[in-house]
Amino acid sequence: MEPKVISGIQFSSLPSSYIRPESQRPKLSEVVECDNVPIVDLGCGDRSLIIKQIGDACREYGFFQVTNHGVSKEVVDKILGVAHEFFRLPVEEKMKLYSDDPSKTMRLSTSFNVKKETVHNWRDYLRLHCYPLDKYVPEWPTNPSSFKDIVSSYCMEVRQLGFRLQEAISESLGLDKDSLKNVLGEQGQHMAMNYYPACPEPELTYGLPAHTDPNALTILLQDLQVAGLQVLKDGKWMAIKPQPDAFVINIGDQLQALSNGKYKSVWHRAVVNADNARLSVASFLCPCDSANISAPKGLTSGEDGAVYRDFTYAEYYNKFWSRNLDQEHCLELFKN
Ligand SMILES: O=C(O)CCC(=O)C(=O)O
Repeated sequence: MEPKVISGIQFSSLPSSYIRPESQRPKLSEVVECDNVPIVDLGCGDRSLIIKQIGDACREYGFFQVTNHGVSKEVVDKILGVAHEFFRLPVEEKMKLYSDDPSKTMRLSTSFNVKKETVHNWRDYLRLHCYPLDKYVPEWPTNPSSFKDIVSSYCMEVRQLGFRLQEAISESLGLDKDSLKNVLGEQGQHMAMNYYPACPEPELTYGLPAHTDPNALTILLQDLQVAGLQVLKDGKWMAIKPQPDAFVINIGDQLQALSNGKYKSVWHRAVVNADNARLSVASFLCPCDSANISAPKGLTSGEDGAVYRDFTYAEYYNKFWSRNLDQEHCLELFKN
């Protein structure tokens, strides 16, 4: 099969299909370093402080970092190791898993949605469905041989972290701890292992352009050595420096809808650089397809009423994947 991926291939200049028009480029010199990213210490022992910090961060930023999160360092180190190993495999080996069909539950792909987009992004990614594990693990890569064991352990630990965070987010909205989880139903879990090779002309392209996440909650593990994640705050792009032993937590579109717009599904993007490849592992908790996304009554009683119409997650997800990544916020299409 013709290689379509970019990891493991040498480029001396950026192919034209990756070059953004001038007005859409990342303007890296205008990005600000963010020194005060909210960091929540989940092990601090003061639950009301944790809930307050999470609520403030969701309202003001739409994202935060967590430390003492309960996911073991061993499993974090191992997943980063095995992900690097996977992307270092020979191109022909990786191409056996290649697909540009977003409906596949396991695939290696590149950019975002190659069949729909006009300009590509400087990223390869392995996309996996991860819940229930016994259904999906059999289709995961068998090379590296430790892949399935390591990634399964990681998925289980991250899922528990996600549930703890959803409980705290629920309480921070004044709801019962289980309120959001109950609406989201039996949640799906997906993973994107993102690999951004060093890029000959990083000013001209993205690893991933600005987007919000269509799911409920995203737990992002970043390579500690190489920065690249940026989030939009008050109209400015802020660079998020990777913190040791921390995850970045993003509020997704479904939590924005369920909070009746009180919490923000943050615009974020990944930029690339000329010197080093970068790796990130995003875990997405997704409502079950039939979940009825409808903000709880207690949150819609204000003057504005319900900001969004009710919809099922299946309806939302289909709409999201039928569009380009960097269009208007998909939730705008569901406003009352
Ligand atoms: O690589 C990153 O930092 C961002 C990844 C991301 O936004 C995604 O996978 O949706």
